[in-house]
Amino acid sequence: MKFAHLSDIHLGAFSDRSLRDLSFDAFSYSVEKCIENDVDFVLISGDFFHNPVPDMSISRDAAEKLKEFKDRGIKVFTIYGSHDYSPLSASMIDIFEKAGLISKVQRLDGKKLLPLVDKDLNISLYGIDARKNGLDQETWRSIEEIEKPPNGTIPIILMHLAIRELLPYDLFMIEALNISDLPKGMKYYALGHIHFPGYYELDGSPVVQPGALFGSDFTDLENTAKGVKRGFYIVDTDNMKPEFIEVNIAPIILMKINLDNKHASSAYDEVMRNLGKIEKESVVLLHLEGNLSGGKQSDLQIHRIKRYIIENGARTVIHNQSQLKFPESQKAKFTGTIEEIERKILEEKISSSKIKALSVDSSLELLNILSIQKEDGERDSDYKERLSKLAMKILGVDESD
Ligand SMILES: [Mn+2]
Repeated sequence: MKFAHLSDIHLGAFSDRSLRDLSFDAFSYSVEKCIENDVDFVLISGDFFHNPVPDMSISRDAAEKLKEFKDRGIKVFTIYGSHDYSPLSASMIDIFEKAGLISKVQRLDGKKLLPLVDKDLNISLYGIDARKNGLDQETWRSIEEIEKPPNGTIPIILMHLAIRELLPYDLFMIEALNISDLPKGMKYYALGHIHFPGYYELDGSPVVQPGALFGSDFTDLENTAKGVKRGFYIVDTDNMKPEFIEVNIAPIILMKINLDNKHASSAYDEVMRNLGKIEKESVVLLHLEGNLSGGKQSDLQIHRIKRYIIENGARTVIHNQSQLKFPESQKAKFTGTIEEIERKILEEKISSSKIKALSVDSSLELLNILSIQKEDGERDSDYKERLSKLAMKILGVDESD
């Protein structure tokens, strides 16, 4: 018997259309490979979607692919990742489960973890759902007992959390479990969460972290460009040896250009001088860094640079200038991703405020409510009420009072 182990597929990540399509192509290709290799079942260790409620078109395309498995009797098992879990609403994963396209594995009876036993496949699947970021290990830490698998079944566990021994060097400071914290006795440990591939053994059983299938942000793609392999595993249950199936959908090229002591207006010329060969249909990552001597954002002419790269054959260009510093007067107070900046601003505001009723996390959750869209046909008043109910829930206010 054979199974596939995928993780961190992040369908729907990227606002760039080409990247979003490529990320779906990576999944589509993987489905094809699984079918070609005649796998009996598929494990997805969380973050199948990038958001709990993804775009309708992404959901539709994903459903179509999962149906290909279903039509061939290939069962798909999953757990929530930190991205496809929502504390406030149902997730698309729940809808897919109701439609019979996917099975969620986690079975909890209080503090006891139970297996999902599949008699046809002769497997006992244990699963630990992730929560939102930062609480990934909470469920795991609360478990006091693990029920034994029925005799003769193969015990496999799916977890969406970081294991210290499998962390890449630059993530060494994040919170992680140790390999010795994992439950003993499993025949396979299907990990997800960290976007780097990793492999370890616990009492002779493989502990496998496939990493991201395609990636979900600039850093992931930059790592791919630097040589991190993307793909998934196929495992033969006879010997439990995982075989890596590489998924290489498009060339990803990193162009890192240093603009130290340059004026922003010379960026265009500097990029032109340093531009490497633009491979056809490649994804170009334009990474600008350094301390500029002068100029402002618009002087960089990013659009002109991007247009040039596209006209010369690239499929798309995304740029990152988080390490590019403008002279003091124009320096942004905070840098980082939008989420990081929001957090830093809230931390500063809350620490200087006299009212300490709200934590940074609750404030962020409140802020996130504002990005919830009105549904088709929803009345303004219903929409307003829905948002205010969510807000009340976060604030811990009981509306019947
Ligand atoms: Mn992930």
